[in-house]
Amino acid sequence: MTTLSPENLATLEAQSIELPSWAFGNSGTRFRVFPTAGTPRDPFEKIADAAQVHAFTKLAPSVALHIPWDKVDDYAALRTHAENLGVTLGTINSNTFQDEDYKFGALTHHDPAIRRKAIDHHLECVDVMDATGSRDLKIWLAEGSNYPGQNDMRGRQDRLHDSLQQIYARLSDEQRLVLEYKFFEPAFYHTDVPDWGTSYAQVAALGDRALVCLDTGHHAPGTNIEFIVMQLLRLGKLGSFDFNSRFYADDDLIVGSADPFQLFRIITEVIRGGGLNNPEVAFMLDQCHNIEEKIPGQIRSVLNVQEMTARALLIDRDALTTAQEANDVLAANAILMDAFYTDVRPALAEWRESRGLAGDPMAAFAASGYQQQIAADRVGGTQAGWGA
Ligand code: LRH
Ligand code: MN
Repeated sequence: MTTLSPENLATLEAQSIELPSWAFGNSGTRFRVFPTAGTPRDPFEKIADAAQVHAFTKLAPSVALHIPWDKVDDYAALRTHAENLGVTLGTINSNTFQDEDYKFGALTHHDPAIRRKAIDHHLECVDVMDATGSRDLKIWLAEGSNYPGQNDMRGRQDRLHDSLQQIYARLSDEQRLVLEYKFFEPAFYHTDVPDWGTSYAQVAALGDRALVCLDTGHHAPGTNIEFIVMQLLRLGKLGSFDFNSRFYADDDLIVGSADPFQLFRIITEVIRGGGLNNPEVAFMLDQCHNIEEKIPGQIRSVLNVQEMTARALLIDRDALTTAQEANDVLAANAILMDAFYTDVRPALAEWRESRGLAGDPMAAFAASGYQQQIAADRVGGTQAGWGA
């Protein structure tokens, strides 16, 4: 059995992955959103489910919220509820992709009144951050166009800059904003923040507490995502990850499920660039469990990130550098592949047990009866989803 060094185990023990509240609600596609027995009806129940993931893995100590999906009257009460369950409230996600007024844009809109409304929504999100103690405001914009000629793309970039400046000015010295890019959808011709370069250009113009959010499902097929990770870390502008995986588009599937080797390569560059367990680089999941059970889906997800991190930590860095500098192509590649092909699961299971956790958190959660309990308890009301 492969053994993991005390140093690597200490690194793994420090790893934390933030969970998205919306992964615990119903989600789907334009074809169907399937309800599930026991699905939370409010942010309190979402957080209770998220706390189960942390209880069984000790990997997920915080939960990201999405506004207005997680709007409550008393954020201090929500914060206390989370802390009583052993987790904290994390990244606050804005939402300018479901309001009628934002049909043709929000922070980029040419109508000052609509832009004002969109900016005010973000200022409201910062008010929420003040109440929840959150550090990060995450901005993903659905804005763009479907047909050439529909928009003045240059004007929209200039207005976006002005809008972001007003939002950035509202942040405290402890708070940050991360701007998430996505190459298409819901817009199909141009997207106003389509790639890392545009996000970088916009955040670099704001200041040190404005950074890029990299969602692993937001790149054109075939993109070398780990190269982008390397470059953003090199530039000191990688603020956070939205981890998930995909076969085709923004499928938001379980991280590492579609392409475990890609996840391994991404984490390898995170380690190389000093981004692992670095408070400046937040790890978050951004997934939708359309057909699979949601809490086990999140447990599986954080375990996948942990496993690929453990494998990447096994890379013999000195040998790799020697082979690279000798242009020994096959040796260099073999060193990376050896680590990737090393099965760390038995060692991780043993390590979990040494920390009082179940060696197999998936089996332990299934045996806990929690899923059956919430299915029995959560009757009536409206199951949470992507609706406000
Ligand atoms: C957009 C996105 C963004 C979230 C949403 C739930 O595709 O990745 O991060 O706001 O999913
Ligand atoms: Mn995302």
